[in-house]
Amino acid sequence: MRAYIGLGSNLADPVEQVKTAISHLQQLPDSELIAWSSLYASPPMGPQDQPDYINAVVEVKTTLTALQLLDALQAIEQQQGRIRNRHWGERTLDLDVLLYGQEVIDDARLQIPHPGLALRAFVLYPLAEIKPDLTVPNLGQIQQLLQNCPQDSLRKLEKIVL
Ligand code: ROI
Repeated sequence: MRAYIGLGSNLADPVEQVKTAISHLQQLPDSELIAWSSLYASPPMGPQDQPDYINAVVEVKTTLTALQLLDALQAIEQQQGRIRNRHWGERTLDLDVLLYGQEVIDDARLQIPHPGLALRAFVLYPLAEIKPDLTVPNLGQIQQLLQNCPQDSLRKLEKIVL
């Protein structure tokens, strides 16, 4: 299955957090890292009294189930010392399963496609960078989603070298 994972950080050297997380994602069991986007910087969605975020999206080919993948991502978050206090507040590392093939999943622990996908430039633009012809289940063509989601203050930074 092809899965797309969103990464975000705004604490404890966010660029390093995201780079480290991508190298951890290279080590996922039963999986292969296929593609990764550039890093992007954006102001926080949510409370404004927190630092800007660094975001990226990666594509993995995996035989893990969606819930096994979620467990593996949560283990990486914990390994990188995830702290999260308030709702929509700052965090050292957030890893989200955005898409899992063309599956629609509505589980207590996991909703796929990720519910915020279509409204979040910091997810859509890096996703479109690595998969410009993507069709998102329930939502349609990614190019159409981009047209309805202004890039605003999203800034494209460097592409990581692994
Ligand atoms: N805002 C930005 N810009 N990037 C994120 O990754 C992000 N993640 C979140 C909330 C708090 C919604 N805001 C964000 O979880």
